[in-house]
Amino acid sequence: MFKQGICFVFIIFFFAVYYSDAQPLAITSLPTAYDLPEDTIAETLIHTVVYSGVTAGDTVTCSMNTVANFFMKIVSGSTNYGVYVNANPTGLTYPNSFDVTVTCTGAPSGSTVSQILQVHITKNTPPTINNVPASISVDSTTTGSGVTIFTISASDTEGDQLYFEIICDPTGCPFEVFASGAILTTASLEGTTVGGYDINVYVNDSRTKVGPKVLSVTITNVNSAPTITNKLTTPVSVSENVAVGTTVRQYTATDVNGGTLTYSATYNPTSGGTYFSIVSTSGVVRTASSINYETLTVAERTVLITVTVRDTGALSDTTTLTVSIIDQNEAPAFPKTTYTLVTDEAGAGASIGNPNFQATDPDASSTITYSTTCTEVTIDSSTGAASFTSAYDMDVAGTTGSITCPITVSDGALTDTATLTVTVNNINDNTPTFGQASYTFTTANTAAVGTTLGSVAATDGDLSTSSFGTITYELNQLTLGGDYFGITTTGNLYVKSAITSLSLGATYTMTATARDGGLLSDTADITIIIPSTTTTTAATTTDRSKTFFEDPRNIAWFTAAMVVLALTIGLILYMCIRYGFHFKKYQKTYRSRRVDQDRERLGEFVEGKWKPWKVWDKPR
Ligand SMILES: *[C@@H]1O[C@H](CO)[C@@H](O)[C@H](O)[C@H]1NC(C)=O
Ligand SMILES: [Ca+2]
Ligand SMILES: [Ca+2]
Ligand SMILES: [Ca+2]
Repeated sequence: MFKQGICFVFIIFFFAVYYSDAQPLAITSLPTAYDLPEDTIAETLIHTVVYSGVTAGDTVTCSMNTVANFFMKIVSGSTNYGVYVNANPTGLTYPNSFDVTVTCTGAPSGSTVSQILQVHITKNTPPTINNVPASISVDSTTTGSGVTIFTISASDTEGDQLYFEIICDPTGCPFEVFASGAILTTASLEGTTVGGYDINVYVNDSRTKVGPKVLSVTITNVNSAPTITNKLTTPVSVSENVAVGTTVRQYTATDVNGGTLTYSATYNPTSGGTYFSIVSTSGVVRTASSINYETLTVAERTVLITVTVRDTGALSDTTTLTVSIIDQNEAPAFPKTTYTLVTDEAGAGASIGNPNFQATDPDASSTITYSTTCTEVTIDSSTGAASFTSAYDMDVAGTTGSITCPITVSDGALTDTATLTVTVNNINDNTPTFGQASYTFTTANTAAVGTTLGSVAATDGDLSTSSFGTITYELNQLTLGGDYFGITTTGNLYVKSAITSLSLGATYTMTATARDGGLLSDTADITIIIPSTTTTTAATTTDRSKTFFEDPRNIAWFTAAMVVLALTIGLILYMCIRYGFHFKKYQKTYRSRRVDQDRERLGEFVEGKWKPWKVWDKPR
């Protein structure tokens, strides 16, 4: 029973102690020491406060004493307090140490506890760059993008995480550094024009930054742009009509890298590309087609040619050439080589016609004129109309019916030639003409047939070789009552048949007509005198009665004969009247009518142009 009582008391005591003040508030994470490396720059949690013995219903709050560069706050994401180092602290240098007193209080019970955190500043060893040489070379022609050109090696005594940084001089280099320390290209070096960079290499362990160590990167085989060596600022002139392929200018270029250079060109206005081109391999700018100044607009007459020379790395140089297209005087031209005109023979100045040369000249400013070296033909210099320089008479022996004239058209400097052929027609421009208006012949009526009385020949200005100059004769002898006389083709009047029936002492009149092949004609009166005497045995011929009357002796003789004849007739008439002769029985009537001369010249035969002699009327 006693033992049971002791046991009971112990249990009661135990519970009494437990429930009254058995577990006091205690910081279980302290005291302790912390090694803080010097050169720490970031806000850093160096201790998390952990405590025990919290009275049920109490809330615990902690604080720390004031120590420069340290502070306390609830650790993010928990209910515990933490001790931190300020960002960018000052004075935390080796071999200093700091005591941070942490005090925690439970409320509302009021129990408080304090503990110390000792912070010892430890020394930091900077990282070391192990392997950056003074320079390296990189071949631009073989180094593409993403190629590692160098790998930085660095180490740190504390084994801290190391961070690399590079800064290029000049800036804008095609390199970047990776966390591994590898430096890679960010672009292909092919075509680069920069010969190299200085790369400043830095490394840090989050606390100490080491550097720079300079890595010189020499880029070899750098491409450089070609250079045109003969650029020209003054315009060049090109005449129209120059041969296609004529060199306008040859460009030359150099490239320190050597290699193939290629030329190209653009044109302003773009139509210039029709007339010019550049030989891609040689740099020769030349004409590409025939240039006609007259068909170009004013703007097209000046062409700006931008020439570019390019190397295989696509680097280039350019220059602009100004080309002025120059007008040339061009020759006028006949559209045909031969022209023909047909006309009649005519007098000086007579029009031959207009051959319509229609020569043209490409130049708007040119005035063209026509001329010929032909003496027979005159050409109007502006119209080209042709006329006879002087009378062109086909009836002049040796005159040809075709005139060939070289014709020249000129713009004052340049010429073209053609041929004008004028065919001249022979026309019937001459009328046969008797030597005189009338002829008189005297012949005995005993003259033999075939006897020539004389010439009544007519002449015609037309060529005798042409029908227009060939004369035929007609003789109108109806009043004679017979076909007694004829005219030979050469114009001789002759006795065609016996004329013994013609009365002695009578006078007969005939009309002769001379007619050419073109039906032009002339007429002449022919008088035949039959003398009353019979002693005349031979024909008395007078070639030309004019000559007969010009002879005074003939006039005297003729006048005397006429007087004798008149007296004889008067005596006969007296005797007849005196002795009652029935004269009326033998009355003779002369009636004649001459037709119009012109109609006769045209050769028309007019019915009854001559009324025949009324021989004798019947006696009343
Ligand atoms: C260390 O280098 C890294 C990467 O360049 C940089 O972000 C960081 O700020 C540097 N730290 C120090 C302390 O220099
Ligand atoms: Ca021209
Ligand atoms: Ca011209
Ligand atoms: Ca004639």
